[in-house]
Amino acid sequence: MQTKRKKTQKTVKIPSYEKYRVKNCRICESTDLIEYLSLGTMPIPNGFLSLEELKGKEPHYPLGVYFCNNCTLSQLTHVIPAEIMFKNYLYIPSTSKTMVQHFKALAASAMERFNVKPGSLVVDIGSNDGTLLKFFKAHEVQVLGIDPASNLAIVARLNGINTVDDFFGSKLAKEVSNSQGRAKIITATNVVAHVHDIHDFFKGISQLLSPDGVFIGEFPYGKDMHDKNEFDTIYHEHLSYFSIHSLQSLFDQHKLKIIDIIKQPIHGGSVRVIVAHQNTRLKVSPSIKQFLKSEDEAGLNTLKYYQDFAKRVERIREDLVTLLTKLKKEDKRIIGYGAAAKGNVMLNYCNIGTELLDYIVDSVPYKQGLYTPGTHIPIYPEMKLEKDFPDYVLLLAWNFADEIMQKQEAYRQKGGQFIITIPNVRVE
Ligand code: DWN
Repeated sequence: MQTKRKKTQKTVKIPSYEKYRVKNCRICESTDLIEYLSLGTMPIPNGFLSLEELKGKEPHYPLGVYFCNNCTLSQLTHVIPAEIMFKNYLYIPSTSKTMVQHFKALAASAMERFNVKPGSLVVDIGSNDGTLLKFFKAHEVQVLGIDPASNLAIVARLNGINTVDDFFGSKLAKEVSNSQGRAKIITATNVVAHVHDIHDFFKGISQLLSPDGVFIGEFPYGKDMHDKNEFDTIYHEHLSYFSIHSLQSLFDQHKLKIIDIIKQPIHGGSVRVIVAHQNTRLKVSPSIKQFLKSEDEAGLNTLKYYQDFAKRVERIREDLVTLLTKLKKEDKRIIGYGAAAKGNVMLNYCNIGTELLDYIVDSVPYKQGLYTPGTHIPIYPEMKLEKDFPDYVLLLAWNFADEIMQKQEAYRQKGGQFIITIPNVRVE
């Protein structure tokens, strides 16, 4: 007999993105996660739109960060499926001379320091268009790129770099070690912070890395990011903002250990972390103890450190919007420079659209002719700046300030001015 359905109370509609909310720390599984900054909801940062796509729907996702009270990892409050962000990827490091030089130096120093023999296997995870591996290949080693972005894997193969277009993890690690042997060097530049299942990633590293091999990971350093107010590097692609303390607890679980840490100026302050098997014969540098000490002294294991950061971020938003509004009231023309993912976070968080910026210039051909996600500002080639001569340029790609301001010396000589936002708002 049908039992009468009890009248259920009205179901509250949970916003669809709540399914992406993180409940456990990615490294230690703790549920003691405290949100210390919310940047609101916004589209994915590399989600540039064509004119046609402007008419369509544009999914917005929450952007905020947690502090893990157990292992101190700073991490996003919501994780958007990797397929949405990385299967067709528009970021290409080789468009920046700074990045190309950086990769050349990385390959040369790794080959020399770790005495890599010709024919050894070098694997780059997140190999993008193969720029880094091209430098390794010049040293007569076997190279293999791994990157989920099929559009970039095609470019890499055209550059002569053997590339697997898939996400890296323990399954792919096993397949590669069975087919090509274990790797003497595995690199991952600006990748590890993008990985949600970080344990499967390092399970794979441990499987694929040869006994005397090294993993070289580079990513924005959590302490630099917070110390220098670089809040716009918080975006949906960057799931974790590592401290050395949090990394140690991660590697320990995979019988890996850090043998050296080298500060890198790239991307607003990154770290190059060299990792080996725990039973490696390679020397351990005193740098690790220095990093751990400086983190303790700065209070990276306290919530207050992160809450103070949040207050400084809100101040940047206030100062920037006040300045731009004032300049517009004075009929000044302002444009943006560098359609960077971080720039899109800045624009969306500060709610800056075409009412304040006429357009954005950018050197990446893929992005020219498109519109920025969420704020829908048109993107033009850099030469438009020279022709148009706006009064002010809001530098969105502040991590390349030197390269860009040098390139635009003529604009500055003629009285053009740059607005810089990080670590604080100023006109140069
Ligand atoms: O982790 C990531 C970081 C490392 O790079 C990726 N998730 C995505 C990417 O972030 P991004 O988009 O903020 O990257 P960039 O390289 O900081 O963006 C710089 C932008 O500025 C590019 O679109 C190119 C442009 N640019 C330019 O127009 N003229 C750059 C230079 C150097 C220039 O001279």
